[in-house]
Amino acid sequence: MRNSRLVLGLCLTLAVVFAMMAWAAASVGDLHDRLSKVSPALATGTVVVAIGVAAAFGVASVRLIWKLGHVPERPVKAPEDVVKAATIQVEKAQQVIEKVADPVAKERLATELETIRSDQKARRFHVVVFGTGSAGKTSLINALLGRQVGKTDVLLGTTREGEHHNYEIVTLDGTVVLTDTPGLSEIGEGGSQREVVARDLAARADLLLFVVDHDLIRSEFDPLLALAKQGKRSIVILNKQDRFVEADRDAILAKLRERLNGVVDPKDIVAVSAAPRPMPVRTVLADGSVQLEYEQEEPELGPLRKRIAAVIEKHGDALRAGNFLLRAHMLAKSAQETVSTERDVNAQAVIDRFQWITASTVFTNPIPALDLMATGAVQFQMIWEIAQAYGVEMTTAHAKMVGSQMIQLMLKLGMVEVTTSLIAGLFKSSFVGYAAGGAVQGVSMAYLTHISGQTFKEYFRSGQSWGDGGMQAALSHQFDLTNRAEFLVEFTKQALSRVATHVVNKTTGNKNA
Ligand SMILES: Nc1nc2c(ncn2[C@@H]2O[C@H](COP(=O)(O)OP(=O)(O)O)[C@@H](O)[C@H]2O)c(=O)[nH]1
Ligand SMILES: [Mg+2]
Repeated sequence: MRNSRLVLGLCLTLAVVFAMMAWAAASVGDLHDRLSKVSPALATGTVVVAIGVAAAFGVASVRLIWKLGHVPERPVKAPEDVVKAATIQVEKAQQVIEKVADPVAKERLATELETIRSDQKARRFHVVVFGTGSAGKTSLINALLGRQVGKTDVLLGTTREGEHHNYEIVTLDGTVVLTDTPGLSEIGEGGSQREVVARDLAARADLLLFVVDHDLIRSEFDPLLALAKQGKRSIVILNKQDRFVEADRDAILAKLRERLNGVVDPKDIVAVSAAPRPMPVRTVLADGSVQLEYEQEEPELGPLRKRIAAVIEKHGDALRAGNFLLRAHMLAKSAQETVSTERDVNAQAVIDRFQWITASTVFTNPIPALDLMATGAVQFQMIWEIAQAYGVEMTTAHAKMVGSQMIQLMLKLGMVEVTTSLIAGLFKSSFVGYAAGGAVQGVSMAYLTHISGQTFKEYFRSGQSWGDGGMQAALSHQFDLTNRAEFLVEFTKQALSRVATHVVNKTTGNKNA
């Protein structure tokens, strides 16, 4: 937009300038003709002066145009709607975090929330140094800060989990935090865990310094691409350039630029030597012998420092706003997942409890064959508690209504008969000797309670929706999932062990059953 206006302006200016030049040339020619009749010398002098004026005017114009074309770029403003959206996500995350029951998970999420808020408030800009192990990440930080702050080593994995360091550089407009990370894809024990830490830290970054020491390998390219897709900006740094002759270094840089075309701005791919190898220096001593000494070379950061400053100056606000939104969104998502998992676990515990209650009730007080309604009260209570686990308030009447619907459906679909005959068969083949009194009925009713519970659990976790096929399809799905010998044998084993303990505890009067 700004560029097209500039071009249009320049074209118009040039057209006017050309017209004026043509007019001036014609006028000077005319004047020369007239003057030469009076004095040829005067005529020549006038032309020389005119050419001088025109040249001066030309130089001034070129300088003006040059200046216009090089207006310093204004920083990209942080889009306000992005910051607003992020603030909404933060609020949302906070509400969800309040619902987390596990104190450890809650604390972890609340801490991240606080960090996001305080980073935004304090205008902290996170620069995270990322890349393969031994590429020279720690060396680069040492070089950027001009002091040894982190330990470096030829061995992989020198920077371990929890050993990442933050270095704060206070600028006029906030703070730049430089974070060292353990490497990507390091070989050896603990490598992958460190990689997780590194990736977590990268996710927090407003700007990444992605360090490589050769051409990109897949384990570097993939995360770089994934991070770029998230909207992370990276400066890719080819470190250890002292190991290459200039032509090879340039070839690697060119290849990096080609590979990262469209992912990383070519200006953001630079070569450095964070910690060049010491150079051997030969000195001939007085006695003629040669002494070899190693001279420490200074780090060569090339255009890196300028590039970091330029990116932060121009895009800092926008990058921070985008990342504020990304982090808030990821936190809200993670909190939501934590809450969902907790709810699933609680609901599952409810189902387990009620299916075994059913098993032992029927086992000890055998009911008339196939009377599913006899266990109705247990079912209704279970449905009500599953609803509670998902934070849904349900009236007892409503629980009874949907519970009765479920029982009717089971009867209609012939699930009671199918289950009972399958289980009876299992008792004959695999549980000979256990088929006493209500065992077959007890296990069958427990199983039907189980699939009823699973069906309701899916219903509540999908935000009280049965899905396209309604309650019937949802129930059939749960039935099909588990109505197989392998599942039923396992289920029966568990039922028998529970019921047996229950019966034993009941007869011995153990209150802790
Ligand atoms: N030749 C050369 N070696 C370097 C350079 N930068 C780092 N190294 C070496 O590479 C090794 C790994 O460096 P380090 O900073 O620990 O890597 P990190 O695992 O990525 O943090 C060390 O032996 C460094 O001395 C460099 O610019 N040139
Ligand atoms: Mg390191």
